[in-house]
Amino acid sequence: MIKSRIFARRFFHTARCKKVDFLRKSCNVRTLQQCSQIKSKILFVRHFHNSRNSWMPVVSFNLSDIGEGIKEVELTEWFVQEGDEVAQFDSICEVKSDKASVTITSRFDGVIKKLHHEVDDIVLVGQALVDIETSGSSDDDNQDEEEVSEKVIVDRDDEENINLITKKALASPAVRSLAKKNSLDISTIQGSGPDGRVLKEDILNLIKGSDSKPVRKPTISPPVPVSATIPAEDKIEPIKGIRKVMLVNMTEANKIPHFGYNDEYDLSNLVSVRKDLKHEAKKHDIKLSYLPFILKAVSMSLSQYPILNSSISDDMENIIYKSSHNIGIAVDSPHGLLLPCIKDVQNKSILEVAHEVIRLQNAGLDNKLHPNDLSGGTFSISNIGSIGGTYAHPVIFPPQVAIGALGKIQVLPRYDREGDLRKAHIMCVSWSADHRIIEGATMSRFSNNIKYLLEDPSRMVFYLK
Ligand code: CAO
Repeated sequence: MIKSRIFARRFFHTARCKKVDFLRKSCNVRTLQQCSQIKSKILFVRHFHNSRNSWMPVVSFNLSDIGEGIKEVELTEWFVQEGDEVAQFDSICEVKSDKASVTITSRFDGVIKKLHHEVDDIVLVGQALVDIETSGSSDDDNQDEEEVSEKVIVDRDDEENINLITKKALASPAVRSLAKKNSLDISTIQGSGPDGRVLKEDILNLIKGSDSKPVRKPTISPPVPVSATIPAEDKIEPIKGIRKVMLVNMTEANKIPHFGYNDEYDLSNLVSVRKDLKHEAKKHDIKLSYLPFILKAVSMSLSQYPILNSSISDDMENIIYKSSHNIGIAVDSPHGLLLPCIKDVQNKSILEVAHEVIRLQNAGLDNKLHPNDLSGGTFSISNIGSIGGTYAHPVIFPPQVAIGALGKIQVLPRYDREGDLRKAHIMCVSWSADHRIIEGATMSRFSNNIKYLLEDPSRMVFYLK
């Protein structure tokens, strides 16, 4: 049942634009620019290709009042970039508050001149989202400029309905134009982005006819109640495949006395560093998550506490210190839980680790992991937080001697050193170690070291070899 409410509002600024129109006709460039600065919402740039005094109005497109008492939103996704052509009703961006997800659509035909924010930024109602150079036509001179934003407000429970309402917008204009140029009907393409959004890679893959699939991202989504049919009688299903491997390994793991240790890390600085580096990673076609930073900090800390990167010999007489940090990552796949490992993390850059995470994640989802990817792990990390949850009790993967589980990064109130309350990005981490050879104090120091590095990533830079 559709519970969602749809609001569509327009805000007209007729009087101001008429004044600007008058100024346009009577002033020289400099004066006009000065005037337009005073009228801060509307700017004019010169159209150099036209010998007549023709102007392309640049409209500042602001975040309008969404209602519900919402004062600020988080920008979750851009559907356009600077230089993109947009048409009316094209999606510009998606924002979310604690109450609603909102797709902002354009009311103008034109070219995006400036994005005022980055993904994850907090935008206040009234702040500019984008500047659009609207298509200049002679008629425009007599038309009222509009500062308009159109919104679809949907309760979280009704996210499915966003698809219905904004189906046309499940690809950016740039992607649509790429599809068109290559004679592809975008409506027939199954997108790999969130909610089936068609991404540039999808088009390029189709053009290339390549088998390679873009990264599919598991998203933290609210549980959806499903109507399950209850079988009339008990059913017997053989345990096989990956589940059988899990059964054997976990039965073995159950022989290990687990020492559990939990802590919370304040990742506020890391959140902002990742945000800054996401664009840099994009240049290398990498979608940067938090995990590569965490894996690198783990590796740096394993160098300090090598016993956590060891195993016990079969005769239980020796500890074997491993020369490589081959860190396994738990991958949730439709085929079952997988634990491929990233080899030699100690020698890899964060970017290289990120590349490996994506490769292993994709191969795991496609059931195409190479046996080499699945063997030789010396330590493990399970990022359950990418699905949800705060704490876990991870089970050691023998013959390894330790494992960590990462909880979901949550924005929570915390006191800073000055005693002021502030917003912090907190991630809980749960460690398990083989208590036969690892003391609790070692685990604690190891965890403290990772915390020290991740809470101020400049320290990572300082100590990286
Ligand atoms: N808290 C909050 N957000 C997180 C997060 C966390 N701990 N970890 C990842 N995210 C975010 C990412 O940043 C990304 O968001 P953006 O699109 O805004 O960048 C989104 O969640 C999806 O990330 P991801 O899952 O694609 O990437 P990843 O590198 O963090 O993780 C992988 C890769 C393979 C570890 C993960 O997808 C996965 O399968 N996790 C489940 C592991 C599991 O099942 N553990 C249980 C084992 S015991 O049964």
